[in-house]
Amino acid sequence: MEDKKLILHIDWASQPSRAIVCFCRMAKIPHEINEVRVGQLQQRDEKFTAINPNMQVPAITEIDLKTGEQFNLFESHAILKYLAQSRNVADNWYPKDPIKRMKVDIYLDWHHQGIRQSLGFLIFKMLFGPMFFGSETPQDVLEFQRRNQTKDLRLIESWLSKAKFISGDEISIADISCACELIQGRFIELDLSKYPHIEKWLQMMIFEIPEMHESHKFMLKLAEASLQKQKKQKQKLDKPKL
Ligand SMILES: N[C@@H](CCC(=O)N[C@@H](CS)C(=O)NCC(=O)O)C(=O)O
Repeated sequence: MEDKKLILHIDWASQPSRAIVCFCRMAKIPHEINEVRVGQLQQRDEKFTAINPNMQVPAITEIDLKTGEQFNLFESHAILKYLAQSRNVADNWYPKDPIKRMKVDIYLDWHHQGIRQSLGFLIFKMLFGPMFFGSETPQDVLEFQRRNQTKDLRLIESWLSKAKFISGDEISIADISCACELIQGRFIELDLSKYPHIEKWLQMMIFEIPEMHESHKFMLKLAEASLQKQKKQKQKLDKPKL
């Protein structure tokens, strides 16, 4: 693959973006990073929509250095699978054995309508919606997603209570995708104390794997700053008016 150049188009605050950076770092896949700032709406620039017409990060560009030919790919799980299959990476990431692979695929397919939908929705509606668009979400809609989130966390907890990782005894791209999503819960102080297997696994995934930790430093700082800001705003609102 030395004859190919790989560019990752990402935003460090984006869960699926971090997943592909983490995978490239852990599987030692050479790459360059091109930051596309979602907060500045750079995903809508013509330059980027030529790469991903769906106007979302992450996306990748692969350039053949001999012929100059290039292709673009979007959707984080399609990217993870493509990279795992086109590079000489260890089998655990996306196993060739059909049964082991099927277990990874179950997680990857479930993820978008599962934890990404429930937790991602709550974070967006509780935090980024009001912050960027001044929009409020009715309490019953939030409550509905909270119930979905509980159901989704219980499912992940049940997987992790049976094996060390999401899809079995070895780490795979499913663990990377799931951990990058769950750690985003820091923005809303997601309480995982009822899910001891998730808590332990997430701590290990994000803080004990150097490539994962390095790729999350920016997001963790951002989440901490955002929480402090929310607390100050709440204190201001709660302060009795004299
Ligand atoms: N299913 C997509 C989700 C990508 C996604 O939701 N990206 C967000 C950032 S986390 C984005 O670019 N949002 C900008 C927008 O929708 O305008 C994937 O897994 O790659």
